[in-house]
Amino acid sequence: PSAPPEAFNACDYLLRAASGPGAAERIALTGPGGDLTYTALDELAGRVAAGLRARGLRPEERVVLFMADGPAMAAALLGAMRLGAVPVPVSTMLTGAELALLLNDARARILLVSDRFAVAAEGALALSPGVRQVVVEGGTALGVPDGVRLEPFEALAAEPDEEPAGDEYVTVEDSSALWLYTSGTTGVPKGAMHRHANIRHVVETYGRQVLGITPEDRCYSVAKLFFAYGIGNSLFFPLATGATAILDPDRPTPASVAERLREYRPTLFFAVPTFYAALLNAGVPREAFASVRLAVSAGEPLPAELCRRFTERYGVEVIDGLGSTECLHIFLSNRPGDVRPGSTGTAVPGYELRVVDADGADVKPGTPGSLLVKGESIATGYWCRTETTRRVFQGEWLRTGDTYVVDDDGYYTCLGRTGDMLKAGGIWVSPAEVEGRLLQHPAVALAAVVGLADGDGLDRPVACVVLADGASAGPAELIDFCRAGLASFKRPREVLIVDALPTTASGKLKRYAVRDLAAT
Ligand code: 3SK
Repeated sequence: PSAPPEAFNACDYLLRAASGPGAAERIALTGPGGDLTYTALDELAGRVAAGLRARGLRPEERVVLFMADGPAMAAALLGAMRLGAVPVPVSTMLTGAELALLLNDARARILLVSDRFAVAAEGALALSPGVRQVVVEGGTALGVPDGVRLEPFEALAAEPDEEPAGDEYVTVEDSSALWLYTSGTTGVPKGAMHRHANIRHVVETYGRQVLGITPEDRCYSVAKLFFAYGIGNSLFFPLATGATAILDPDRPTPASVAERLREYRPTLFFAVPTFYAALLNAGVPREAFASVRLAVSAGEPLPAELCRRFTERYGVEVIDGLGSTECLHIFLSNRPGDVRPGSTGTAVPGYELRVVDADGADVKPGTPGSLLVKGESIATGYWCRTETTRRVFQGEWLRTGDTYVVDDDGYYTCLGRTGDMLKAGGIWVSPAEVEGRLLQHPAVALAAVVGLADGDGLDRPVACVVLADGASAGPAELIDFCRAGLASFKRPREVLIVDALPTTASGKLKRYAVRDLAAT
């Protein structure tokens, strides 16, 4: 008989620094929610684990976290994992009905919520009869249905950190550690299920080998802990390496982020392309980024022009990467010192990539195709979504849903989401390429290109453009600018100047909403 799998727990792995030298002084978390040393965070996670256990949370069972970034959220994530239960951090931008959908899908019986999200939580609870206990952080001003127990976070965290003798649950690499819901930019939310080992994989690959993170680093992420991108940036990478995470409970704006940068002096900065554009557009001064050694962009391809403009303005290199909720973090990336603006770089060590045609055959460099990825951090599937799981997770390979082209040197360039590619005059056009050209115009702050059917039902590229503050340019000028820099068939046939582009909670462009905007 084969040996039983070895014990492995992601919380213990992430908090190893708590048993190392200087743990009682080394700051694990900082930010408006206060400082927590590694020792204090370890103890808090232990007490939260005990508190959840005492409230009936069983290993493997889900607990939903609808919380602002801060020490309580971090301890809830870690404590649930330590117990062998499964934390499910969800977007704090959800409405009550949207949150209820996830609570019911995950069969959660316990909800942890920050009081600032009380309104949506109350709406959700009315639609979630399975939830029996609510723990609220930051106050108890929250109405719960009859029969539902309501407690402050402090009560949960007051439990002594003792494991009941004989009732220990030992997690292994394959145990479920974390669920992250994703709906892509359109569809129904699906819970991607991650193992304890997946967390170690993203740290040991992207975290250590691409970011080169060390205990001296201080990480600040505009993407919050409830995103795959944010939880890696603000929890997994800093904690596993003994570095410091700066947790910001507030919704980020260029002004608030500039303030945090000045106050907490991060060395690593993480954001999405729309936020980089917003920082530039808001005129955040160069000195705000004085402490930053490296900036990271993910969530969507970073247009070459934006990458150049940011580095020029702030003197900080930006490495663009491609990650996904299903892969837990970034698997394709530029490298510090080797940034090719407009390209997503090369495979992260620990991952393999393929670009395939519609029959699943590998295409040659220079030929566009669908990007597949293989690596140890890929989710085991979507909870209770067998059909979609089978379509997306194909054996060891994950279909990313992106169309990419790789060059002879192994550098990958995104052409767009597979369903977003459009044909103009019968030839494929990459929206990313046209958007990249528009962004080279000094008056353009943001651009989105979609295909709209003309009177004959044929696609024609239409651009929605947000102008930089105080700048002016008309549609004809922008179309001519594209014609001058691109093959003529790729030029937008129409340009609409708009005030803002519709984005998802994570700052990704909602292309279906851009299509609606362009069609009106
Ligand atoms: O949202 C993304 O594209 C992403 C980027 C980096 C890491 C994780 C994710 C989900």
